[in-house]
Amino acid sequence: MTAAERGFRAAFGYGPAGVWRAPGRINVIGEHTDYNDGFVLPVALPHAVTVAAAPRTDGRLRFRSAQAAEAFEADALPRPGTVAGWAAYPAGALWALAEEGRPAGGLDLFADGTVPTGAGLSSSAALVCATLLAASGDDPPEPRETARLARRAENDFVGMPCGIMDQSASMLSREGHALFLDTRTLVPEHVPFDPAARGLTLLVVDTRAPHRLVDGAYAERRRTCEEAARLLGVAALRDVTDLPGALAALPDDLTRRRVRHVVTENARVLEAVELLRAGAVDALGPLLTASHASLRDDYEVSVPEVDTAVDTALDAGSLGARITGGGFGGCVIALVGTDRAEAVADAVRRAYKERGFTEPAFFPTVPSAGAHRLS
Ligand code: GAF
Repeated sequence: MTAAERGFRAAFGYGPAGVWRAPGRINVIGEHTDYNDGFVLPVALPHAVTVAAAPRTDGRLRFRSAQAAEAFEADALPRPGTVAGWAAYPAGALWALAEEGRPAGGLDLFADGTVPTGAGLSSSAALVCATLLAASGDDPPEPRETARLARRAENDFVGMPCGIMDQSASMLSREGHALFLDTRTLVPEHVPFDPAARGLTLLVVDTRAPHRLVDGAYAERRRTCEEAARLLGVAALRDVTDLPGALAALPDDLTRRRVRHVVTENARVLEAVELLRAGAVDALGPLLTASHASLRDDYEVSVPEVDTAVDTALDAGSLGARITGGGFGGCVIALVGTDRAEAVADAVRRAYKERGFTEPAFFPTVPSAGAHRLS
């Protein structure tokens, strides 16, 4: 029996109708491209949110979590913006279903997660995806549709103007593969990605840096991109084909740097996919590091803890390293020879200590499966 099922039984005094699991993600490359109709290359983590749930006929909602002290109860589906804290995510999932004519009715739900929260590893997207599956029971929407509903819950119920990468990664990923997604067409390609087979480790460094300004700054980046696309007369920055021409046409340095990041990042994703298709995982490093420099200097979403982790990981022999996810804190990934992984972690730990930063956490990760029903 899963811990989620045990938690459900303890909380509600009866057994759930089923148990569903949806993973968190890291993004290999393709950052801040998804809301520009661009390319992303995430992989699902082995860490996931597991949800045990049972439908109710009276419309009531009762949510509990193994990780959060606050329980949530409501007699009916709440309105957008009225639920605070973790419960906004499962409530948003039910709201999105109802908005689209798939009313889920009431639900008893117990969530139990292993995705570190607040670390930029998409624990919230995982919770929304798991809830959507749980609330849909035997008739779940197809995975891409579930990802779209999950994004809608975050955009329109929670109020986070995210793109569709995290929800797609949680729903569509396959073990041993990275998910190459064109966020305009939403056609996925599962590209084999097995660092271990090449003697490599994908090391995740949770910098534990406090998120700063995250929501406002993210929305502001997004607005700048949309305004730049409007000025350039394209539907989205993904459509910029002549970067020097576009830069010359833009009115200010800040907008030029934001656009340069998005356009060059899309190109880096396509190069990375070519390398993976050719099985050249070990050649990925310079693209990761170039992505980081672009996110640090042009997109300005890094923080000192993140830069320290990247620089130290590179100095200690990583093939490449970069911030992963939305930024302003969160996690770094480093591609490193497995025999060097421990030394890289030690070096980062030492560098943090010297600078007085909170001690970081480390875990090697492997590309894992997308969301599914456990029982
Ligand atoms: C966050 C968002 F939720 C994603 O949609 C994506 O934009 C990412 O930041 C940056 O690549 O995770």
